[in-house]
Amino acid sequence: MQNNPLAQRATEPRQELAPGAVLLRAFAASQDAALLTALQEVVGRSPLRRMTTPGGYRMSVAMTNCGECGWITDESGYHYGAVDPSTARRWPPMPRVFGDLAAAAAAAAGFAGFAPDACLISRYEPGARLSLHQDKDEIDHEAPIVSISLGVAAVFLFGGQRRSERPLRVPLRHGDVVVWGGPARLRYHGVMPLADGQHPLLGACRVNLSMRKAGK
Ligand code: MD3
Ligand code: FE
Repeated sequence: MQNNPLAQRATEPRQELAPGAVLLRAFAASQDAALLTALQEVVGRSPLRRMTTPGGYRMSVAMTNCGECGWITDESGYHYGAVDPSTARRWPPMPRVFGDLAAAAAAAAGFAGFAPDACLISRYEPGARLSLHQDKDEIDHEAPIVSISLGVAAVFLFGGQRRSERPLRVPLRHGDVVVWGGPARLRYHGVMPLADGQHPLLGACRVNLSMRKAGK
């Protein structure tokens, strides 16, 4: 195993997946308890829910948001809004530990001064998946997106600028952080169906926190 360059690459602390896409292995692992405590507070106020796409499909991934604005999909389309439609109140504030960790990861990847105003929280149960898509509902495509993976590992699909390009498969494990910026920002991406598994802190699920600058 130690002589296998691929096995070694899977655990290297800092890996450039493509220009602008930097994987920081286990960058968030030491903060996992604080992240999960803050997460419980957020989902206590704005619960996870499976949203509907404009095409009428119910997503297999359950989502909620925190911060100034949150990503919403319903029968009429996708957008960022300040109010949670399921509570009719503003999204909960972004916990400091989320924003601080995202800013530190962005800086480590070469994006100084990242100040996210939105965090999309996604919960994957076994079989839940995200088909290939682009994230382009944010106003500012210059800012990166910082994603933190927690719980059961998933296979992330990192595609190209066009849907037809065959995606790279990247395992994302508990505590891994990826900074998606620059030329990687508008690449297609998705998540393979979550396999059955158990994580000591999260049980049979995976949670992804993705911090964005969605508004002005
Ligand atoms: C890659 N979530 O919620 S992290 C999403 O792992 C989403 O749960 C995935 O894609 C997940 O939209 C991936 C976030 C992410 C965001 C933007 C990207 C990955 C990206 C832009 C380009 C490439
Ligand atoms: Fe996405």
